[in-house]
Amino acid sequence: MLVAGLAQLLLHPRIMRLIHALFAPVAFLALLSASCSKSSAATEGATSQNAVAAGPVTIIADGNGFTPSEVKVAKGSDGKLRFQRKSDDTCATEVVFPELNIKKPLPLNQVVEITVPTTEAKTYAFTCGMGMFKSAVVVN
Ligand SMILES: [Cu+2]
Repeated sequence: MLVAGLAQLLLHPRIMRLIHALFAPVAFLALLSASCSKSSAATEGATSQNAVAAGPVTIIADGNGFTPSEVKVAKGSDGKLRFQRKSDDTCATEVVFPELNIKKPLPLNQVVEITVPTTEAKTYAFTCGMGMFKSAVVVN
């Protein structure tokens, strides 16, 4: 009972935000180092099976963060991404693309469209407002 109560407390969005606030500096540093060594280890492995999307890509924000957490878009495509937050039980109530200076709120159950540049092969990181839920758009 005590354990269940503790787990519930930890899953509470406010607690999650607090945890994220504590970890944000660490995540930020990780983000910096990730963007310095782009297209290395981060893009290898299981994610390599993702197909290049033909149309707008939909990214779901919920308690698990962003799904899919790595999105591939074709170079020269319109670069449109559709974000949709499907849960209040998440701190991903906004999406941030640090390199593109994009920060947009994600109202519950609303589609928020974001366009990334596709003129060059590049990886753009995106996160929740606290810099957690590290995700990326890979243009190639
Ligand atoms: Cu967060």
